[in-house]
Amino acid sequence: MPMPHRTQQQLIKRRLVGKDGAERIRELRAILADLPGYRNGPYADLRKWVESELEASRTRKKVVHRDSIAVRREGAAQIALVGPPNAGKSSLLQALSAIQVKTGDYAFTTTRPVAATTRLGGVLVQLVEIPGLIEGAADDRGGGRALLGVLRNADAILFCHACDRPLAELELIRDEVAAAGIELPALLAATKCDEAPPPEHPELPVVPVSVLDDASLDRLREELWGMTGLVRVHLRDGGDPVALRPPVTVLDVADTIHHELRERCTGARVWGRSARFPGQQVGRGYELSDGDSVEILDR
Ligand SMILES: Nc1nc2c(ncn2[C@@H]2O[C@H](COP(=O)(O)OP(=O)(O)OP(=O)(O)O)[C@@H](O)[C@H]2O)c(=O)[nH]1
Ligand SMILES: [Mg+2]
Repeated sequence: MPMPHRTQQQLIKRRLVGKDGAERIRELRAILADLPGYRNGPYADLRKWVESELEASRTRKKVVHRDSIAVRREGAAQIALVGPPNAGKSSLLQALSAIQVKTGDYAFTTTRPVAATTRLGGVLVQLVEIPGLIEGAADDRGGGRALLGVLRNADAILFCHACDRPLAELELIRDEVAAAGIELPALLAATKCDEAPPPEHPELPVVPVSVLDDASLDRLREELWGMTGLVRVHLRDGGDPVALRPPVTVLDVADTIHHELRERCTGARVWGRSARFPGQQVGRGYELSDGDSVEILDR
């Protein structure tokens, strides 16, 4: 004879006290397994209650997860800032965008990915600081797996490393990224270059940068744009330039302005690197270069 169901419900609630997330779900599953399997009556109600708690805990867990880690993509490309603690990632993010973030002269100031958009040559691009990647991250140390998951979705990586720190600190993190199987175009920002000379790197192009030096930030923007691999085409009648994956033809540009324009487009006039002379007239299939300006011709 099972014990009275009221007592049983109290016991169940006691078993759940202080249990959250995965732990609560595990406990609820164990409780379900212990319950007598009657189809009707108070025990069936009890079972239903436990099942609804289980469902609610699962949903809560998902929500918490989404809040803390996922980054909504914005702009034409997403570039992740990755580096040792205190390397100056947040400071760079702030210097390159309009965002206000906490920076500090200590490790792990940033605890979640922080995103900000910036304009690179007129095109909106998203920068994301990936915080706190440490040795062992690929084995989930420091919650590393979720952070590496965010990184995996990026289009390129800006490794950040302070000029006054040994390169070995950066290499530990690059090893984790490699261990996670993440291979993306990458650059090395040698940060705080007002404090020490920039290091050389055997594999990565190095861009010395200081948040105190605007010219260094402009050079970094140019390198970042190059790393996206996108082609930027300006429109002669104004507006934001369009950014597309190469190869980019006149038809592709017409299509991003309006699908109908694609149908009507007969060609374009082109100014810029790809043109033999300013205003050269070209056909619909003509391939454009980064920085070109076009005037679409239509019927
Ligand atoms: N001299 C100098 N100091 C800098 C520069 N950039 C950042 N710093 C300083 O370096 C420290 C760390 O900067 P943060 O931007 O918080 O570094 P972070 O990489 O985001 O650090 P965590 O989020 O803790 O991993 C702060 O004290 C900054 O003021 C720079 O270009 N020059
Ligand atoms: Mg930070």
